[in-house]
Amino acid sequence: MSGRILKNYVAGEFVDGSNLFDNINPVDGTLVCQVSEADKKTVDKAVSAAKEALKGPWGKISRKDRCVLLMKVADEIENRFDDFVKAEIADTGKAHSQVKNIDIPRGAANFRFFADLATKQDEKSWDMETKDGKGATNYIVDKPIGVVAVISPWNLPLLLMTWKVAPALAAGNTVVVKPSEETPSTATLLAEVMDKVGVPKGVFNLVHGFGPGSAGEVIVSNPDVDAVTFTGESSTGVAIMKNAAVGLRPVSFELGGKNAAIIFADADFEKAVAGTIRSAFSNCGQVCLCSERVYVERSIFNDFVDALKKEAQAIKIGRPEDGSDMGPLISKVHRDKVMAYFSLALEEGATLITGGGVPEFGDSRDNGFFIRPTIWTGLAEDARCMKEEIFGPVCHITPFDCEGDVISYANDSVYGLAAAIWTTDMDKANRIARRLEVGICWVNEWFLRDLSTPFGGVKLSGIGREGGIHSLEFYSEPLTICVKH
Ligand code: NAD
Ligand code: 6OD
Repeated sequence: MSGRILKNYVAGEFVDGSNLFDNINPVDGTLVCQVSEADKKTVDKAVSAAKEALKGPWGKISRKDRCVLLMKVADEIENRFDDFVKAEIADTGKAHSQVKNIDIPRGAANFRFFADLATKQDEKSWDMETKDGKGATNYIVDKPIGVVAVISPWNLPLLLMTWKVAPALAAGNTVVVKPSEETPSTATLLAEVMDKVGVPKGVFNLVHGFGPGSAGEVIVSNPDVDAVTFTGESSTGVAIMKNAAVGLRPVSFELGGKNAAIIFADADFEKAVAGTIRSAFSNCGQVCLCSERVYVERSIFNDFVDALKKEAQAIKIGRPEDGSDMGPLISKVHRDKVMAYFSLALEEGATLITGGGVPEFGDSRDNGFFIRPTIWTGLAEDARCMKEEIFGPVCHITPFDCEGDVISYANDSVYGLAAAIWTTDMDKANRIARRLEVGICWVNEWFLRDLSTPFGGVKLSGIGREGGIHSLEFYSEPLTICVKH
């Protein structure tokens, strides 16, 4: 694929910025393509185009017709399914089965779901009494916020970007999207889809580039951006919020996590092991919802550690097209970060149960960014490796003796995104779930998603909730009209 240059999509045209940067395949370090970085002029033009488009046909189209168009976006993602799969795999090196079954289908489903939901919204009115006896009627008109900046990460590139673009457009906004610099390809394909199905010029704009001092910071600093929706690291959220504070722009943030899995002795052992393997190692541990802290009731602790070790060692690492279960980490920089935690864990007194290093293949994969699935035990609850998000294929297993202890371990975190409880005692599951300081808690499952439900985190894991009506509420400004009779 090298030789290709991915362009920005601004005001309905594919345009160059000023610099080029490399998009590297994490499987073997080869060049996937080059990417045109949007300079300030290009980003500002994208924001102006988005602002202008609100006054054009997009601002006048009926909600129903707007949603029909978004359904066509979903259809066209499906028509180009293989292109999307290939592009996502080239950028991330993810397992083929994951991209085919999760990433790309969810990209299409996000458009279908929010188009359907927006079409079905009811309009309500409230009659009220007045002193003159004639009364008044109040009704609400949901208006778009305006120009929405969508800034997304690399771990589930199309899924997480469309999770925000789809409801923003369904609510009538225009968007300026900046995908991660690590994963620009499916966003560029989405721009082609928008172009093909006839989304009006300026409604969907795409700018490529980095965060600080580049396209990301420039978008958020542009005063014509009316709201910012962001998924990424908590520290990036802080930087974005400072810029969004100028002009008091609303933010919706989905940020980092240090999630706990809690396994009771009465759990279905096989299911709890299989579920925890998924929750610790899916997508090479690069899912914000992954369980990096696993707490196991003491009576089954040794058996659980042995079983998880056996399953972790059976994970097939390799090229996406070889039917592997796990690909590489996203980049060398990220692998260096995860490896630094591997060293730190040993300094902090961890016992290495399995993994802990880089596999050797004896072929071009040795130029990629693979790492072994890793399990530790023996760390103190206040160790840095128990507190900081690592975002790699690694978990620590701690024994616990009672409900009270495990709840306080799980909650003792600056993060509060997700948790998983494994037990056959539903009273206990419900009791504990309600006491966990998280945005979502699975019982005997992990990452099972109903798109209607609120999704987000507490503490450093986020601000606000998206999902179903919660998304439409964030992307809309309700206007109350009170009519006196
Ligand atoms: P990141 O914060 O480094 O980057 C995310 C995006 O923000 C990228 O597009 C980047 O270019 C941009 N960016 C960086 N600095 C910026 C700035 N100052 N201004 C504007 N834009 C800026 O995150 P990442 O490394 O791409 O993703 C991994 C992180 O995302 C992890 O912490 C993970 O937990 C989190 N995440 C959270 C969720 C969730 O739903 N809570 C989902 C996925 C990922
Ligand atoms: O499923 C989703 O909608 C979602 N936002 C998932 C986030 C995964 C984090 O990496």
